[in-house]
Amino acid sequence: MESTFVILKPNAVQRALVGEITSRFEKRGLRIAALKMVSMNRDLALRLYSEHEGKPFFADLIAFITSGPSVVMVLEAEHAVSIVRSMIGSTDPAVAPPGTIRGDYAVSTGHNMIHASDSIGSARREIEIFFTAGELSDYSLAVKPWL
Ligand code: 3AN
Repeated sequence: MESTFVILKPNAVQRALVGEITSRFEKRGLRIAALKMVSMNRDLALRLYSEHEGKPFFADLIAFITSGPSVVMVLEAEHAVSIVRSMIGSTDPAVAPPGTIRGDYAVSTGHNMIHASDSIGSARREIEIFFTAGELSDYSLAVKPWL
């Protein structure tokens, strides 16, 4: 099983889309290993987005992600990273096809609703920022959507 890390950003919470988006992942067959709401402070946001430091949109990115509560989660499945990346769509919602989360719910790159890890290594790093090992639940789904 592969793990990936997802953030439903503050506008997803404000627009009451947490359930709807989370439901897409459940229906696809991803297992929720951890999920919680977090109001990121600046330090946490800087750790998450350190690779973007110095880019022109960096200040707006940090301001937005710290503007209110987000929902963070760990999802598991075989090939979870690539499955979830394909479900969220391109960074720029203008080119994210309908049917993807950004293609269905977002219009702006800066407020593109959702983050998902782009590699197994990123997932490991991001999960460690937000969750302790004890917060990750290991269990089997009663329904096996992949069968
Ligand atoms: P993704 O989230 O699709 O992996 P990244 O890692 O390149 O995209 O960017 C991280 C976040 O930074 C994006 N989710 C988006 O909110 C913001 N971002 C990226 N590029 C831009 C841009 N050109 N203008 C404004 N915000 C951007």
